[in-house]
Amino acid sequence: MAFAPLIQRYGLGILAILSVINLSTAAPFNAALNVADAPCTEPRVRREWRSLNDAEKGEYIGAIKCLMAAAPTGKQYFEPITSRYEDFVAMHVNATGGGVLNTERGFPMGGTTGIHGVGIFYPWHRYTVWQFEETLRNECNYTGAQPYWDWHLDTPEAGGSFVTSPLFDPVTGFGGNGAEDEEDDDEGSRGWGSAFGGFFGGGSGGGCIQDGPFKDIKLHLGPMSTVKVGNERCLTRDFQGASAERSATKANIAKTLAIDTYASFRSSTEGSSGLHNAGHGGMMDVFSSPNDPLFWMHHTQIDRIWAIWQSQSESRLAEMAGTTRAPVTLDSMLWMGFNAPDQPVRTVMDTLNRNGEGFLCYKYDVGIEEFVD
Ligand SMILES: *[C@@H]1O[C@H](CO)[C@@H](O)[C@H](O)[C@H]1NC(C)=O
Ligand SMILES: *[C@@H]1O[C@H](CO)[C@@H](O)[C@H](O)[C@H]1NC(C)=O
Ligand SMILES: [Cu+2]
Repeated sequence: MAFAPLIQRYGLGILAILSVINLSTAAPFNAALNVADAPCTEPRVRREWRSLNDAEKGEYIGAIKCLMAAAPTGKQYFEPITSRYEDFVAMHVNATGGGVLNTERGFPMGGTTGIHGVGIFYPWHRYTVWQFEETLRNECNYTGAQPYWDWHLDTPEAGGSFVTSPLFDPVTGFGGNGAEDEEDDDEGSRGWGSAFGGFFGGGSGGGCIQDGPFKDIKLHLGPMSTVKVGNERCLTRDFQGASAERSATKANIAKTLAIDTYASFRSSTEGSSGLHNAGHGGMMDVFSSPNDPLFWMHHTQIDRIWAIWQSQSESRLAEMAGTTRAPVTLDSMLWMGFNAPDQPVRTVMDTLNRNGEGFLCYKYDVGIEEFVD
């Protein structure tokens, strides 16, 4: 999108924000206003986690820890937030609940007003991952692109397995499963901080994670939609490897990529055996899932699947369907609340911003050839 239409759309406020950016690189909004008149010429290349060397992996994890140690910007809206990292968790909780907060009960499940199970699922998460990537770079000196987790590589047919994924390496990765928790099997929806699995219970873990760089972090938002002071707890995981391996087969991914409309592509990938759940190793805490840094690795792969689906026909760069508060069109707004400027869906349709209407500038290292012969 060119500069002039942005001003028309947002009024002069955007000029005020832009002038603040010139003065201060610390402004949290600077990233999203990376609005290019010129199309993207040097896209960042997002690579699969295992193709990063150990120094690059360390740099990424270090940048996340930097965000976890940095001061929050959203505390005046959501009191439990304790870090810049948790700004993103709170934004996701708020958006999942459609912005309707009840401080005692938390948010209602957003239904048609939230960001899951609705047409806006893909563009909202694409914009959010971009914001996160930009924030790592702008506020934590991260120099790489956001990596992704290709869970297909962790299936037996690809020579791997979910539980032995290098993503879970305690030294070069994100650490592994939560401690085994027997209660978890009959208690059902514990949701107590578990971002990966555990929503329905019955996974192989369920307790606090035991190793890796995030072993000692404390969560403050959630569980589920609760947003109140006093919910401090550990990060738990509850792997459900078999169900992840079943969803992430080449045949299943190829079948998904062959769907011919955005509407069915979206509902299929978000459905109960769809790819969105594959990486979560079962279900997860749908509201506060970004509490686990694996969220970003998984959602970048989900974004990649959308980008690959789009790559099959140019018209898909403008294909949107479904609902949120109303039918979703290219002009529907992506609500980011305190954490980033709202943007219309059309600005995030093309990761390479080829028609100049957006601001994204990245691509994935491996495309459809991985799944379709
Ligand atoms: C980023 O790099 C700049 C310049 O070297 C430095 O002043 C700043 O402290 C670094 N920021 C973080 C969060 O490490
Ligand atoms: C919460 O979400 C709503 C709707 O998405 C948004 O309008 C509002 O600004 C958000 N609140 C904050 C504090 O970010
Ligand atoms: Cu989400």
